[in-house]
Amino acid sequence: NLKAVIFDLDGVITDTAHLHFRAWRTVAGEAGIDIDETFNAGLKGISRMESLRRILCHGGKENAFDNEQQQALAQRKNTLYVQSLASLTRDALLPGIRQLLHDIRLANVKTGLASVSLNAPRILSALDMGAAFDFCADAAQIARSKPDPAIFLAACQGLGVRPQEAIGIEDAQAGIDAINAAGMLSVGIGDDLRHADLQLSSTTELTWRCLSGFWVD
Ligand code: B16
Ligand code: MG
Repeated sequence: NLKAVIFDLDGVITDTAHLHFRAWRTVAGEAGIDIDETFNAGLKGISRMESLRRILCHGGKENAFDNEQQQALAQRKNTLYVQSLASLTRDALLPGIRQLLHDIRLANVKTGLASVSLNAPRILSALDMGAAFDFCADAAQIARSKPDPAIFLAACQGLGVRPQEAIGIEDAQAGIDAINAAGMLSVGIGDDLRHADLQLSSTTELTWRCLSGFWVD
């Protein structure tokens, strides 16, 4: 039986990728590195420090900054990013999500969140979704970033369900790989994703009817 649906945050519940991009572009620029939207797409679902490592590598500067300087760059990016979150309101919820969460609850299926963003609680409250999920995995407790399944397994554990009883929804390749590695059924949102058990082009198609029809006991 399907017992839980576990959501990624960024790219599934709301889309803050452009805000991450603007903040990273500024910080990368200050470090003499140029990044574009295409490069940024590869940072989806990747943790803050791992994103920084990839940006430094991209610019051929992986050895130019010591640990302390890297922490400062990441901190600077986060300050800019958090400032930009002031523009986030409940209107930033992606289409269909509010209805979907409502319908899942009516069906007595649990809902969970598996975001690697340390800003997830802040984002949820800006969206007025602070109480929308039965359990939110704490990114601060997770050592390994997606595609490691750790964050999805933590969400399953917090909800008291087995991975085989849960669906995971993701917009990033690293996230789909994490869901599959956890042994859950994967739903991909967007194009260019590989190995998703079900692939949808946007959250508009993501309905309870679609999810429950996809689940085979
Ligand atoms: P923070 P998700 C991820 O969120 C974003 O997709 C990724 O771009 C970001 O670097 C990561 O969170 C960490 O975010 O700097 O706020 O801790 O997709 O897992 O909801
Ligand atoms: Mg995401």
